[in-house]
Amino acid sequence: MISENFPRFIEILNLGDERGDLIVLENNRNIPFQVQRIYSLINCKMSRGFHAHINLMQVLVCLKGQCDVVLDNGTTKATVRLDSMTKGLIVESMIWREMHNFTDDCVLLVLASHLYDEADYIRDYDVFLKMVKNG
Ligand code: T46
Repeated sequence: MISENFPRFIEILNLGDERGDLIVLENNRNIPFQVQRIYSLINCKMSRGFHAHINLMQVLVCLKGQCDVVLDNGTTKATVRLDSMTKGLIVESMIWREMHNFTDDCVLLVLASHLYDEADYIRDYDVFLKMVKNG
């Protein structure tokens, strides 16, 4: 069963005109947290992710090309195709994520609520499931 709120998206306006596209991402406006880190996945040749975060919240926006993102909250799995700069995928904490099927031209932008911290990663799926079960 997929609940109404999982996965959640933000709609991003394209303010583009004949000169080109223009999208805007703003703290606590369309992005539902204070952004502390921005990174991008480019030229991806194989699947990535395979982890969850204890506290981190992120928004993923595919600026170019496309990829598939699998989100798993421990009971429900959803696969989402990211193929538009106007679609932001919200990835909350305690969600297992995998990114697959990157097209060669895919540029995936990620906005994150915290600085990088390896201690925030859960990289073992069984550990993730146990943590979800134990609340
Ligand atoms: C996520 C998905 C969507 C850093 O040192 N700083 C950083 O900000 C990041 C993102 C990574 N790293 C290091 C950690 C690893 O040694 O770069 C290496 C590759 O990272 P990782 O294998 O975690 O990359 P992905 O693509 O599997 O996952 C990344 C993010 O790490 C993760 O938070 O949600 O993208």
